[in-house]
Amino acid sequence: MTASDTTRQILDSAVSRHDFALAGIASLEPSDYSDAFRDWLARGKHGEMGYLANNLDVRLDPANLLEGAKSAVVVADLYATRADNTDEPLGAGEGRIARYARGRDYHTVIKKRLHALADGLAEEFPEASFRACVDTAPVLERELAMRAGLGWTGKHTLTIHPREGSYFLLGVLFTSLELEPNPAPETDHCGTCNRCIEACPTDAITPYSVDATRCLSYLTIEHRGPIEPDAYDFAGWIYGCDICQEVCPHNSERATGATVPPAYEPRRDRFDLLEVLGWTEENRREAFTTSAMKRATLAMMKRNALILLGQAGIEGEALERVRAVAADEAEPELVRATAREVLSLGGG
Ligand code: B12
Ligand code: SF4
Ligand code: SF4
Repeated sequence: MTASDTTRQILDSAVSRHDFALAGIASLEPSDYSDAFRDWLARGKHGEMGYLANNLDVRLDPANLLEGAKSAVVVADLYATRADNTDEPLGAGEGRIARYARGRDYHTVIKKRLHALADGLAEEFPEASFRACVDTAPVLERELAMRAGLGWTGKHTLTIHPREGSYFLLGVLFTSLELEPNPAPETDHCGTCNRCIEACPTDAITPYSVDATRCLSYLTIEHRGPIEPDAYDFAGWIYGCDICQEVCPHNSERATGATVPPAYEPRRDRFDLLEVLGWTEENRREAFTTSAMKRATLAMMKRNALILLGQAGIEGEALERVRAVAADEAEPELVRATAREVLSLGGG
């Protein structure tokens, strides 16, 4: 079998047998953006995500991830379609969840099928080696996706497929098999558009770069410490943020015929903020079960809820509840301090 036959067989199997929406092959060459990545780190745009500065020899040269690696099979699962680009408006006292986190945990959903793909290939090519990654290895997944022809890197830094938009998650299978790489990366269709940059509520985006320390996705999910309640406009988001994707013309509402795997069926798209404020650890676990919402601790969720309550203007029952939290010695200091700050800003 030629490299070209094997490639076609793998890509067919990824799509028709393992149900990935997109699949392509990337060659393993050093990153074209090493200087930009190092500069991003040097400016501290990774914040507390110190792991991004580790293993640069692999991150910036993916061939080093697996001994003898020759190619990467890059796959994608849609977690929402373009028809899902408009949400029901938020009610008073509600906080929105980013689309990728509304269904089951994508790490598990993608990895299981990537392993199944690898197992099938290992039977056919017993000499070959494989390694599957979904966020879990020091890899610039979006650059590989771009090389594999899955889309271009938008100014908001996410990969956009020309027909399906950007609501998809990536997985990569590294292999020692010599496959036929996609001939050329998808071309950039951002043009003169700047909608994501203008719409970002925290001014986190400059073209092709996101300052993670300002991004709501980082602030609500990754940042464990205090956040001044009036420092950033949370724009109603309690877990992650989709604004730069919602405004992108390549996600504009349109039926493309694509469907989302049942695993990503949204379990919920919002939380009631006062409910979150009353959560126990048990309640948080129950609300997060099987979802990708694992990274935010109970104290972080309460911090986020308090900031959103403060930004909406607290009164009535909410004001009483925030006062009670500020006085509750059983609450962690992060939560009590946020409650105190929210009260001082709201004149409570
Ligand atoms: C750390 C991280 C974050 C951080 C930092 C985000 C960021 N923009 O870097 C935070 C917590 C903020 C975050 C947020 C989100 N994330 Co995230 N995240 C990651 C992770 C683990 C690493 C990304 C990374 O290395 N960042 C560092 C930056 C510098 O890397 P980079 O942007 O890829 O850098 C390249 C380009 O900037 C390029 N470059 C520089 N200049 C130029 C110029 C041009 C013209 C071009 C083309 C390229 C270019 O050079 C760099 C090196 O290749 C990846 C998984 C992975 N291992 O890749 C998921 C990942 C990127 N995240 C993902 C998602 C879904 C999100 C959110 C949408 C979640 C949400 N709804 O809240 C948001 C989107 C925010 C945004 N606009 O980026 C998906 C993206 C899928 C897609 N379609 O692109 C990924 C790939 C996870 C996955 N397995 O699917 N994320
Ligand atoms: S996810 Fe939200 S906060 Fe982060 S860059 Fe996009 S619009 Fe800005
Ligand atoms: S909103 Fe405009 S600039 Fe931003 S990623 Fe989409 S097309 Fe590109």
